[in-house]
Amino acid sequence: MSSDPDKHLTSNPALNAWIGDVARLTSPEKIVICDGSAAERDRLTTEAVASGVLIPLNPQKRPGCYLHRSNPNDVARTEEVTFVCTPNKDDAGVTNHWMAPDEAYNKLGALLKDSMRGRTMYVIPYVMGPLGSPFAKVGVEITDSIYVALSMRIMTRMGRAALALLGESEHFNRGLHGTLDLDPQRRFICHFPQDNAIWSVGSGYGGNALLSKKCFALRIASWLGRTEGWMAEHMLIVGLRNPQGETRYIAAAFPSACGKTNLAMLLPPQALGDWKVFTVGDDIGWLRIGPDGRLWAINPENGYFGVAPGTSARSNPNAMRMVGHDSLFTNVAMTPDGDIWWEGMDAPPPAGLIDWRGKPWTAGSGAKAAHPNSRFTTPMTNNPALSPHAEDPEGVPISAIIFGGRRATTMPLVLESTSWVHGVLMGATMGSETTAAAAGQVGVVRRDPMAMLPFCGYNIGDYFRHWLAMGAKISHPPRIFMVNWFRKDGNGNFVWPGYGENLRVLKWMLDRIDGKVSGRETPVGIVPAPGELDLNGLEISPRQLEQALAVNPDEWRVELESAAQFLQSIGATLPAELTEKHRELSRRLAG
Ligand code: OXD
Ligand code: MN
Repeated sequence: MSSDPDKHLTSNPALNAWIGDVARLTSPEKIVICDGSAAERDRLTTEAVASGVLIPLNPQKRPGCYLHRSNPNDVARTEEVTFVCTPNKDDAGVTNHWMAPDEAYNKLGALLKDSMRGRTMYVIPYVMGPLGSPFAKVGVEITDSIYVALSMRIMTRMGRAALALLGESEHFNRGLHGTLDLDPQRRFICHFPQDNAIWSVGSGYGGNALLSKKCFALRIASWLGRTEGWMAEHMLIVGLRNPQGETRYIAAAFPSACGKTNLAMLLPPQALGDWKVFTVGDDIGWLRIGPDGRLWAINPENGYFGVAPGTSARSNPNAMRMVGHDSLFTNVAMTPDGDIWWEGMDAPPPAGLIDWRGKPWTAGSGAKAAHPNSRFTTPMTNNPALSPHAEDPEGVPISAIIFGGRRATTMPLVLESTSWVHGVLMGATMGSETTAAAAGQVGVVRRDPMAMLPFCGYNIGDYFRHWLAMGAKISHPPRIFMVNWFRKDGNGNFVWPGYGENLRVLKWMLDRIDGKVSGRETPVGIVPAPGELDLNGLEISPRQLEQALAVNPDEWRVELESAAQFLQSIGATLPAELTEKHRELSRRLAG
């Protein structure tokens, strides 16, 4: 620990120089180089409790757990003020907000000037990816938020191990985060892919402030992936062991708050026999082509930043167990005996509940007790379903890629693409209803290509081209499927029970891959033929099943028209293969 920015704080000259630059800009009172130790965590936790940033929870009920309440104006990602800053605007493309790098550095530099006066500046070296993996990458985040420092220790491999891996190299992601005064007018999240740098000001929310996650592991990493020949995706990675003892891995891209964490740690229905599900990752996958010609994936993260509401013993029993200890909670409600509560948990709300803003709450108030985007932050090792291969340096081989959105209509429970190009088109044009994970209106269908709309760090047309180019290089490509757990009937009820029962759909995919079932062709892809979905032990009426699997031509005409408009909006970078495949589907639908 030192207060003198010109002292050699680490053994890396490039890092020392950058720390010095940031300290001269922000004028902190003190600089702390985080070592990642348990002693450091305990010290920072004590400080955070003393300053009111963390509230200790009941140590009997939730040992090692703390509650954080954020500023009520700072509860979700803010896509409107998230920028990709490339010298050439076209490199950011139509789906990103763009700012010229000089303008961004000047604007945010002015806001950061002296902004850490009287505050501590934490320097957080971290590794994304298993230690020892050739695919791991080092970043350093500088922040004035103790909540960020403690969260980064959960979400990444942080501290000494990262400095050791970095050695004297000058190649690391430079992430600068300043909390400022949380005025939304002074909130900007800027990415400089050519500089491998991120500057984020005015927000303490995880997706804006834990720079390892969305900013580095997706936006900057997607850019690095295109340059270096790999892919950074908004995907969970899950292992499925069948009753015969064979394990296969699936990577699945869903927009934020659409059940990735639930699928990644699903509890198999007993009626299906002795299946076991293993979590490799719940949010981000880095994918490469292995020497065997298959696609291999690692999870760059070390913890989960999951949506709390709706998490229950029914929807995700493994998550309920893992948040029983050593976890941070943000913006959930607190019970009078110092435990946590949120909407959709199994227990009814106890009397005397304190809401996410710290105010007494009653059921009659009409307001939510926990914020809809309240979160848990939990180490990966807390997960009872953690894959024994989660730390494998080479990752795991991927047999299937799934895209999925939240759609009340149109999209069947499962739809298989007929080729890689068709699968890329499915992902590129997927739509989903917006959720509380991002600020703005909830429940509006928007195109969210590969669930990367808010996270692709470059021109989306070039991103699609990269997907096509990768497909051409994979000799044993994974099959590509689309799923929709959220279809509703005319009364607004979900037609498919979801959660653990989703394994039935995954089983059908594996059966397709193994050639055990032949599916039924529709103009837009393959759905399960009657009798192919294993419904053993499930109560679902034939009418519900039919609704779940229906491909309705009228709905699909509207869908393909909306997809065409989105594709056209991309402009010159849109690969012609996708336009051609879209035309082919439209022709087939027209019959
Ligand atoms: C997340 C998100 O937090 O996608 O994972 O918003
Ligand atoms: Mn996410």
